[in-house]
Amino acid sequence: SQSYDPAAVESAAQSYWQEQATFSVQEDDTREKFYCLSMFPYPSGHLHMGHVRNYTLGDVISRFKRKRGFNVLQPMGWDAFGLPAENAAIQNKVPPADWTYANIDHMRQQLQGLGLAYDWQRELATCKPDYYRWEQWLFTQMIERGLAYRKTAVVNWDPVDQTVLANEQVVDGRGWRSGALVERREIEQWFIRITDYADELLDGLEQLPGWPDAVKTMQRNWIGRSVGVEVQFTVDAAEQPLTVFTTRPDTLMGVTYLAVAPEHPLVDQAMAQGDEALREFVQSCRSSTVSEAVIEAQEKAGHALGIDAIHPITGERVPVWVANFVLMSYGTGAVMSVPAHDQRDWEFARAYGLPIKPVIDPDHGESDLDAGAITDKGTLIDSGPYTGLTSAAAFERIADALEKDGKGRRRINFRLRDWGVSRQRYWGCPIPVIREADGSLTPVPAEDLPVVLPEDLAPDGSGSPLKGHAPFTDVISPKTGQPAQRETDTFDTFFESSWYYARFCCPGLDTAMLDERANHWLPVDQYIGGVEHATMHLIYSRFFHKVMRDVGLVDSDEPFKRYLPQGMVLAECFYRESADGKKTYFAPDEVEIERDDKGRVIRAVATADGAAVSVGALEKMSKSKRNGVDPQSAIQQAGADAVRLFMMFAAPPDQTLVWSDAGLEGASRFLGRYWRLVQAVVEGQAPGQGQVAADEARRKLHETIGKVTDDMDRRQSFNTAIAAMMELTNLLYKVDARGEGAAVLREAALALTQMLNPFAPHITHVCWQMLGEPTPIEDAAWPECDERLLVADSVTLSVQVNGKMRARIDAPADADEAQLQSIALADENVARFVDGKPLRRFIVVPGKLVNIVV
Ligand code: ANZ
Repeated sequence: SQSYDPAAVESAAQSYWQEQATFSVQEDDTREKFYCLSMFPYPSGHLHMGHVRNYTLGDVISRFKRKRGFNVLQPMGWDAFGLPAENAAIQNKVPPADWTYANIDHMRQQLQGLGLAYDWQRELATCKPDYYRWEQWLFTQMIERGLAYRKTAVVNWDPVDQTVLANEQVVDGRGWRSGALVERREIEQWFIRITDYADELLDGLEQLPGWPDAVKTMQRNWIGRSVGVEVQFTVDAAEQPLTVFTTRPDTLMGVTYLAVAPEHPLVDQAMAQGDEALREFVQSCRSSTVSEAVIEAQEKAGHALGIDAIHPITGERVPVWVANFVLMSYGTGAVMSVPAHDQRDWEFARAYGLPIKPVIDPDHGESDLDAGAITDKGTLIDSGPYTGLTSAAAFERIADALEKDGKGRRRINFRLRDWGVSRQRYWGCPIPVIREADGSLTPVPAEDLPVVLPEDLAPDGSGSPLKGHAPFTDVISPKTGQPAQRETDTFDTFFESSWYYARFCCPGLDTAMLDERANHWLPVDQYIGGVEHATMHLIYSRFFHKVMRDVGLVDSDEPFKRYLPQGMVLAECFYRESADGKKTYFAPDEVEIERDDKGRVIRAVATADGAAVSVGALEKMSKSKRNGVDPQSAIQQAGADAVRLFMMFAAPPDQTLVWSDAGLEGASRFLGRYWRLVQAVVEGQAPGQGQVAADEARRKLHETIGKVTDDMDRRQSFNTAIAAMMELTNLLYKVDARGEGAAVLREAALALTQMLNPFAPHITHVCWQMLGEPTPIEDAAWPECDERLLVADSVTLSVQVNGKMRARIDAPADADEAQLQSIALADENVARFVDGKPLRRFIVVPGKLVNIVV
């Protein structure tokens, strides 16, 4: 018989799939569709283990669904625009396009080497004009619908390289190449009015039971809907009242000062009075960072403006301050401060000696104002006409009163901001707009699209090479017939990834963005990818889908019916610490490791110098920790099937997975065992010793089919499905192959091969042929579980005496309590611990446990 040679088996199966185009699909109204999508990769050059895990998960689900009779679409493509290509271009002096296309070719081969069941005829790369043309078109539709507009926004400016920097190019406040201190600059950019869809994006989450709650919560927080009131305070010194946004109008009677953002217009007015300390404070705020996370973390600081405002209900005067924790970009850029009931206000009031006036008696929680603010809601105290009301009632009464007097109005605010999409970068999709001689902007008409990005330019780090590249920038305006200039900014690359899932449905279409085929396949039935995309990518895609719906391109409301975020891949890391605490990391192949039988490291030394290295924690595989394992070398070592099987066996999909060479070897050994079992069945030889009877083996087989089917379908619990198949394989090695046993073994080998196929598609493809089946395994149906075989006539139960496990007993499946009691007490060990004492309690957990208390 043949021995298992993964390389030979895998290349045979892969050539077959390629030649037969096995996984190419068409719309088919006679079968239910299933669209399974894994997040497409950025073509960085090499697949990493995170990709392998992501794509194996998608492939297992796809292949399983196909066997269950679905018409399965599983496409793959490339998120091909972005900064790394430009950085590589600057370093290696090659155009980003060459680098990108070479990487795509290499990574496509790597994906094919994993045996992923993709419909390669639908492959797309977002840097190709036939793709980005349509997002340019959709953008012009957004301009027409008032969904895209111009606004100034702050960017990071490198004064030496004379270029705008992306946030990730700013390292400790300095340009990554020049080392110059980065400045803030305001420039005009394009914004997308995603906030128009804020309510729908929020409410739509209710219709997504197939999304993890944690992800929906992240989206809810990102969108951040707050119901509150805008309150107007008149200000002596200003014509306009000062408007604040509050979610707690019930605390209005406890306001002791107001605070405005450093960028607020009232601050400019106050500075004109010439207070030098105020000017300095405001300058320092305005020049520092723009990130909200940083603003929230910094120590609260502020300065009095020397301006008073009038309380809208009491008519009392309250001072106005400028404070570094108030954001100009949220609400009205001004807050009413209630230090008794808001922690930030409390800290600020403590720091600057401002009064703290409690107005809420809380229902729960601490009420020690010396320790901090009392933030719980409760009953109003010391609040004039509102005293005695609950917070909820006071909210309404105070809002009504303010609205009646024209001093306020109810309002809903969102944390979600409009989406700034302009990037001052070369390797991206050109924004299809022309600047006329008079400065006005003209969207490029549909018939002139795409605006093609020249692919042969070489960025040198000093800004986009599109700027001043006359063949690109100099155009004749389609509107005026006069010379005009093309916009040189490109889109945020989240633009491309926001609609690729839809374009996969319509390969080859060159007359529209999408056609009816999109409605056949959408929404995606199962989306799989890293949880780091839980907010931005998954919100932008949901937004794009709704815009495409409103433009008439799709008729569904949501793009992704189910979403499975896969866990990270971790590995041990090895390092040496120098005297100053700096760690130098070693790659696993630079270290010699000795382990005990539990896999723990006993000794680790660097191969280079034989001296000891320390074993660090399990960390996400990364370049900086040097603990990445290259998928290619793992495939060479054990085969793609073993790599896939290990990844699916080692952890549930949403949990972290710890890479282990021993685990990979284990998967490989199991595949060898499975291979030999099939060989034995093909050759009509009994594989083992024959202690297991044919009918017992058949029952175990059908139990396993039932369990694996349920694990894969409903529970998406792939590791337990694999464990069940391993158990079955062990049992099959003991089946008596004479007589009925031979038939059972063949039935089992076929079913096992089918069930293992989604995980290890190559070896099972070849084994299926060896078993002589006429239909290719990819088209053969999933095995059916014969329920009649499952009725076990006896069950095994654990017996506890006073909470301690004392025995396992076999009892008839339909035994009643009295019967169970006599069987349990007849057990020698149970009898010993009961020791003749009277039973105080006797509890039965059917099918599992008997609990005796004496
Ligand atoms: C008075 C008050 C009393 C507040 C109290 C809270 C508790 P969310 O839920 O995030 O919408 N706020 C309003 N605009 C702000 C801005 N531009 N920068 C910083 N803080 C701002 O939070 C709304 C609350 O955050 C508002 O309600 C306001 O403080 C503050 F016991 O008003 B509150």
